[in-house]
Amino acid sequence: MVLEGYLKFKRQKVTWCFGLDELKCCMIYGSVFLGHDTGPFHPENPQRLIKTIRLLEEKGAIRWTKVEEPVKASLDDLTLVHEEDYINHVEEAVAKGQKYLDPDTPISKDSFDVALFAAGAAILGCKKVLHEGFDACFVLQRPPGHHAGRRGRALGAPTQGFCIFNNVAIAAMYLLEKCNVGSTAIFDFDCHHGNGTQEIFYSDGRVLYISTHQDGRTAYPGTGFIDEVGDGDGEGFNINIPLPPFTGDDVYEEVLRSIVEKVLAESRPSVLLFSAGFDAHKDDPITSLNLSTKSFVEIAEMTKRLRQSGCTKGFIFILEGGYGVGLPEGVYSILATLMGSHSLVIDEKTFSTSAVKDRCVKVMNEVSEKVLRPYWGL
Ligand code: Q9C
Ligand code: ZN
Repeated sequence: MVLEGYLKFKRQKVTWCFGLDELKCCMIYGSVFLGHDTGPFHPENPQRLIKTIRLLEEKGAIRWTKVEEPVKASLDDLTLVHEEDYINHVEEAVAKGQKYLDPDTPISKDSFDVALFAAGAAILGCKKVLHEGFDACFVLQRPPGHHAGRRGRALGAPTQGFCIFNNVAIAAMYLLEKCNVGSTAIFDFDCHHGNGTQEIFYSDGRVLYISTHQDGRTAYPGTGFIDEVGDGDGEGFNINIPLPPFTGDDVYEEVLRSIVEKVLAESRPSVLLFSAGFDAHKDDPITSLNLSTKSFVEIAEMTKRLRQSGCTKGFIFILEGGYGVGLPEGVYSILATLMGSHSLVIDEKTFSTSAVKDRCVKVMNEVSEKVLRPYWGL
């Protein structure tokens, strides 16, 4: 497999010609991301990235993917999304040696800078895809971002859930405001609802936000229900798909095909961003969905179909959560699938019990009735 990938890369590099269903991918990663120190017992820790890089190296993926170092976001980049008061508040908290931004979100002496690198990495990922001929970029950064709203906590959540700046939102705004990209979409497959991202774009019709997540009645941050459809110009552009605990690959695949892919194909965003969280994996220590790496492969397959149908030019995966083996294995599954390798799946497909399936069917029907039919004619 490794050899095949390597040879494929060589062939592609020489002829500058790619298989229709193979995407030219790069990654953004730097050891600077290890400098955000969350202490010895926090699930969101530097080991997450170390383990991910190690697996990618073992599998040879690093050899056939160009990896680039991140750069810092500027104050201008951050204020595309965040209020200056909030940015200053974070900078001061770090400068004062404060240990926590909130009870979920520890900080250390370099956290402000590292968070700037994380936002900058997301922007750099966009540049790679827009200007350097890559079809897709995987941004392997931390801290995560999707729970951070304009001024910190979002939609009444008690904390920022490990997040400092909303990297994916900053990337989307950068594309819209600085790169003349007309429309973007964000598909958020982290197990938690991206309350920050929803809040930021709730009345913005230029950014379609689609999130699959564990139902807010059973998971942090307690938001992300179906009837939160957006308002004003953004009405119909916020699509929540809350799933019950123990949802498996069988149902998730159906959700991807019958909702996520359909809407994306209909909306034809020029660029598709992913809030790529891997905590919906069955072995994640802090959540209760039951996906295997098969679902992450499905997401990558969907991406390749969207690319082939020509509706979307570029794809940027921006890391969010993922606190167990789902993270390294999920990142690898996605990269390898995008780049055209087969027979790489590690897990057995998971199935939902009939009780869980029934509840999922209800959710899919309700999304159809309340969002797809009224706003998308689907
Ligand atoms: N202290 C992300 O996956 N859990 N954030 C709170 C009560 C917060 C997860 C539990 C989970 C945040 C990016
Ligand atoms: Zn999460």
